[in-house]
Amino acid sequence: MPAPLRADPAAARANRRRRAAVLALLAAVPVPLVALGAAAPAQAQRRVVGGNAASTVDHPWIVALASRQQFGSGRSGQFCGGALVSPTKVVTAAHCFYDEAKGRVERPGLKVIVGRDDMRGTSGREVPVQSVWIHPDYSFAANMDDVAVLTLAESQGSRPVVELVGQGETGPYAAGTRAQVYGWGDTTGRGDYSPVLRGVDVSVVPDQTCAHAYPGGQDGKFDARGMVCAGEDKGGKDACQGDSGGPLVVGGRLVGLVSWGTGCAEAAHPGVYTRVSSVADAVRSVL
Ligand code: 4AZ
Repeated sequence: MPAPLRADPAAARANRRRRAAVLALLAAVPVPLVALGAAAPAQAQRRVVGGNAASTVDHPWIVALASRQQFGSGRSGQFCGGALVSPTKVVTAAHCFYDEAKGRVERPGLKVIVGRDDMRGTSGREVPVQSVWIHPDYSFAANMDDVAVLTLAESQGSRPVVELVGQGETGPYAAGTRAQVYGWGDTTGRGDYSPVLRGVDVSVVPDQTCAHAYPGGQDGKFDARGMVCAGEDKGGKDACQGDSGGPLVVGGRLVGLVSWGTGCAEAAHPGVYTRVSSVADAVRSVL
């Protein structure tokens, strides 16, 4: 369990990296915005995702994680993304179930929303979740093995699922490959959560480049054993808070899960994703 914030430098660093994620969650509930302003990142962040509207009609396996009880109903309670990988299983990020201050947290009334592009609406279905599996080696402090599998209480029948890249199968997403990331997250880095699903094209970043971007210390540490980065050299396109757990896809296969990063869409700070080819066997063992 991570130490209380600011009690140790590692926790403080994790806090800096994910500070806005906490804001994301706060912003979704009726909290005075002035209170948020006090804690908001000082640096201006560029328009995220720099992406476009996307649809669950085209990508029926993209799902939202939601808790109306915790985050209010304005956006259906959406707080993370995920991907349907079998009729009853959703892959997402473990950190969607963690809190800077409390460590592992409950998400009362947790639902997986399928077939809803606009979180202000009621299309599709809100499916109850039977259980949440967190990777046994997940580290909140190191952001390692940031993967969870949700078991749905109701089968999604013939709804199309997305295929995981294989364990150790890195070929399909070699550095420079174009990938797509999707989510309902922040579009500016200032807590502007998108009501509608968005997607953006990013480029897989060489491990060495990402190791330079995140050497440890304030910006966090990239570890290629369990992470892969994607973005643009100039910035401008990225995942952001609220997109966490959402899919990074290459050629229609799931290669990454939105995990962490410094800011959003900043030059020289690509988005960091859970490397699915490192956790595929562990995930498959619970499917
Ligand atoms: C987050 O806090 C988060 N720009 C997600 C993605 C990125 C940074 C932070 C990548 O959930």
